[in-house]
Amino acid sequence: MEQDLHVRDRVGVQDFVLLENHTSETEFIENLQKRSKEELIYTYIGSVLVSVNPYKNLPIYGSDYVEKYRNVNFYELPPHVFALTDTALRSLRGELVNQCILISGESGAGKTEASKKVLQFIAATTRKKASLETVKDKLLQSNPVLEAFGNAKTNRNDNSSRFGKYMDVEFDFTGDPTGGHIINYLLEKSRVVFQAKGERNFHIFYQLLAGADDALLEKLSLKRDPNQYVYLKQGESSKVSGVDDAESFKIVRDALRVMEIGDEEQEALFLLLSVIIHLGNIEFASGEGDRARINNPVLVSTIAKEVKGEVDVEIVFLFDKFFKLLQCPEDKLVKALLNKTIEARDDVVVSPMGRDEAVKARDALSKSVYERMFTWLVQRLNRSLQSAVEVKKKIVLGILDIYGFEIFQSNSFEQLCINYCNEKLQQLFIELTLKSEQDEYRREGIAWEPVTYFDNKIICDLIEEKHKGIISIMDEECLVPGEANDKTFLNKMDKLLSDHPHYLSHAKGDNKTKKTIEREEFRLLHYAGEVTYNVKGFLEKNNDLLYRDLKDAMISSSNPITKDVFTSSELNSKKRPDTAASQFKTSLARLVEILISKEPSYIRCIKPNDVKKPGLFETGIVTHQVKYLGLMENLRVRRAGFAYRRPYEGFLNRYKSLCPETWPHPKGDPKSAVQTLVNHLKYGENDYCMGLTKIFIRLPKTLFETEDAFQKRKNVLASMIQAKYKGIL
Ligand code: AD9
Ligand code: MG
Repeated sequence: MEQDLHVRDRVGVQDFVLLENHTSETEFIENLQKRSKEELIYTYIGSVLVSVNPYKNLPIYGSDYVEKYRNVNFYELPPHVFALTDTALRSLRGELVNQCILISGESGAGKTEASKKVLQFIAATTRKKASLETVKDKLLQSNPVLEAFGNAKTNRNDNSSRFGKYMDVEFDFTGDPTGGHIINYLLEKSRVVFQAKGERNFHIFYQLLAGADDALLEKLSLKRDPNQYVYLKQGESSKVSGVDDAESFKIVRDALRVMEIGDEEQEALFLLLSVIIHLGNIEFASGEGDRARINNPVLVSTIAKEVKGEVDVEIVFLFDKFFKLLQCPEDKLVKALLNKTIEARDDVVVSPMGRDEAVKARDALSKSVYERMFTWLVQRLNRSLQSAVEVKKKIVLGILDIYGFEIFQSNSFEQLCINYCNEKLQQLFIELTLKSEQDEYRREGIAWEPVTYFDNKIICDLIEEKHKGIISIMDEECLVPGEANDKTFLNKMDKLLSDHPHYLSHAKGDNKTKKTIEREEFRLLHYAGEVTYNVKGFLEKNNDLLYRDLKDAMISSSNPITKDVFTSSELNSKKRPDTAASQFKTSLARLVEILISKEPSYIRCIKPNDVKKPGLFETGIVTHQVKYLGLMENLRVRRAGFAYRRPYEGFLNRYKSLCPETWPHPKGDPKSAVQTLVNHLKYGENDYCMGLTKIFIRLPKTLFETEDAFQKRKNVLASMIQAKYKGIL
């Protein structure tokens, strides 16, 4: 592998700051392409790691690579996610500074895979000790569990994360991992009841049907074929090529066990999954006086039944197994599926729902059960990841793997949230890369010239600003009882935001026909591109309402998980809960606080094509991502002052053989020895700058020449040593 690494090392440049023409986007892309062709998927921009998805497994993550990269200086080996992780770990251990690794890029670019490599490296390079193995095992095994319940096949990615994840790996002061903590962000729960063509529901549903043994399926009253179930078949794509759902189910069950979720609790989880699957198959029809009635002949009989004297429920499930699954009184649930109770002042009114309303209420229940189950799962994982021993001072390394920027054919509330989240992270990236660069120059006492860059704060404000932003307008509309709908929300935005440079209204009319187009859409000019959102369902998703009758029914269920996640306190609470978008906004603000308090490292993932094909590098697609990820600006910032910097010790150790006064034993302190060395190398006055602890080199050419001289010198030294040995032999 030694030789392999050296040969591979020479394809293109491994750090973009070494490009001859650093302002040329063409050269930038060519370098990426050249390296991708040789399966060199990683390249640096200074300390930022750029990663191009190879869409195939490469032999670069084995234990040989772990060993190679462990405790080796960042620049001494070809770029790798292991090198970045190693640097973060060394800073964590050596200086006891909290770290975070921020992984960004659009959907399918390789963020989740990168986060797994980070974790793998941590597990592999920390001490091998029996007590630590359990911790490491749990850290690793939390992944398959969360992916099963939180990932799904989308048209962009066969294993797309449909929730955001921030995971802290906790260490004690000796650098041993002691536990972890996961925070989850907004699960795309609408997927539980609807999937676009070509997409699937969350993996776990298909894994359960494919992998459960006959006895379990029988117990859950489920058939093996997902196409029997409305919630699982809408995308018409229940198989994912190259994925064995049955095998994955085994892996998930094993992982659940590692996370201390035993067979009994697993069964409770599967029971809830089956309840959701069955709920999806309940059909409603319009009955007498437009009241909804349950329409499945197989599921129900038409025996009239009086329920608690309040409402006639004509239909009763024959499918009593369903209620057994839910462990909830059947009359209560049937009643709640068809009626809603509204508390108006001191009065309580029970009114029957129409067909469409009943469908929505049923779907709201399914989504809510799934979402709460997911949150429960994360809490359980956290309980299991909690340090067994009280650690006095915890140091953490956080890994952020969140859903990437999305532009679909049809974009809804969920895409707005996802893209908003990406805007926030982009903002953080801009602020921190610029800030840390500035800080470093200041710290080292070096003058700095600022670089202009696109600040996407304007887009973040457009979405989140108090009283004026999209979220505020949407929340206000949600508060207007009865009057407001998606259309009024759209009109209001068109009215209030149409002057904003990043809001494009469809109501402006068609330039050619001069007609106002009636479309339920608006467009946002995101940092990553223009996205058209359809407002249909926005208010409902933001309101995220679950009728109290359904909550009440769930509270009476004796399933151990529903007992945990539906509590009567929420029925008694008079306070209106925050809307979904507002909750998300708050959680993102908290996330930014968490991240900003740590020393960041960045992985910027790029997707080379839209068809998931290895070896295909589509320049147009890559150029677009390079643009919006701000990589050229990143490079400019990095190069504006000094392209290269290195601590005096490191520089000296590598190049001391180039000067007789520093070889083999440099005299004096490292700074003055480096001064002697660069004088000898005839660096021009403007070529470099001596900081407090580092040498800063303005142009890569200077470093190139030094490096070339070093390579020659190394060869000379090697042949001298060889000749000497030959002479001896
Ligand atoms: V999303 O925003 O969650 O939809 P990600 O997370 O950016 O997206 P993911 O890591 O899931 O993308 O990568 C998508 C697919 O690309 C993976 O399932 C792999 O098949 C493939 N991939 C990504 N990175 C690598 C890699 N380093 N080596 C091999 C990779 N395959
Ligand atoms: Mg992902």
